[in-house]
Amino acid sequence: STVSLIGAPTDIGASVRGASMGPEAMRVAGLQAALEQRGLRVLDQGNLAGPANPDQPAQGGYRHLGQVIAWNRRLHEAVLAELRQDRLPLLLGGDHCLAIGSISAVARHCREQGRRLRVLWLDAHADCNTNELTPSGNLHGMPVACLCGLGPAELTRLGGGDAPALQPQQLRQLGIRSVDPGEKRLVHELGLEVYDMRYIDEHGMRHAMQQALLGVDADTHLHLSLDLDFLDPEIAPGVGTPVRGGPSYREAQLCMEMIADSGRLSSLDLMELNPALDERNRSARLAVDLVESLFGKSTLMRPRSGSTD
Ligand code: DIR
Ligand code: MN
Ligand code: MN
Ligand code: MN
Repeated sequence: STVSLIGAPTDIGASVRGASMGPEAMRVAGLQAALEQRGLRVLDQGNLAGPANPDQPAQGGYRHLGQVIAWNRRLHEAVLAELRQDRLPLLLGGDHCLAIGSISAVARHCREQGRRLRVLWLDAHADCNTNELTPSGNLHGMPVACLCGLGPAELTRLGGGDAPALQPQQLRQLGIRSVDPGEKRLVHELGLEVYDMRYIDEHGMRHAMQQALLGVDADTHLHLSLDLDFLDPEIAPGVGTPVRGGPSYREAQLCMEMIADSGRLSSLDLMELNPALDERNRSARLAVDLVESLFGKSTLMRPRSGSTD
């Protein structure tokens, strides 16, 4: 199959600048060659263009809303175009507000094709703020709420139609360890299924991932939205909003390998890499390692099924 790289070089939804350099850093870390090594065809579609970051304060609880809308509209169209040509879109972020454009396109494609959708959201943060709950006004803290229909219409209705892009039941969040007070209430109100770090500590990554993948079948489109701050900052320092106590290298690898074993990964966001804060591009190289596992790299051959019981 064919993977299409789509670069979205912006930090428009973040407070800390620098995620705009993420796409190029992942290319420099050898993403394309790693995917080709896995036997995939890779089309690098280059970078999208969009408005610059004016670094303005929030208005009505949102920072840079107009620019965030512009970027997400373009991204929605770009991701949808790849899906319609039966390619696997791989978004190179960019900050996580771009997941609104990416996942709304995936949801639209699934609706059109009558396919089931499961979204795995790997992040230190729940990204479930609204303009009334947010402590920062940053839209990278709001994509989950927007995708579930809570937010400005220009973002909640990106794919046209009246329905939100996602039902909360289609989402599974993993690795969460930083949730704002108002956001916490909304996570519970929406009934989001969250495997936070406490859950992973108590039950292990393997069990958490088994739960998160429950019900994913041959007819399911599996989307992974990977915020690199999911990872422990000791192994991935190149992010704008690190939170200590994240998954280790081995836990993250297991997580990727279990997604690969599902055989259903059909679209991917690699978000929040901030090369300005990285050390000699090591977080980008780690992201490439994880992508190799996501696409089936394993130490030994493994039995095809029953391997996760
Ligand atoms: C915080 C940080 N919850 C906010 N969110 C981040 O500003 O809404 N998300 N960093 O990735
Ligand atoms: Mn398709
Ligand atoms: Mn995050
Ligand atoms: Mn995030």
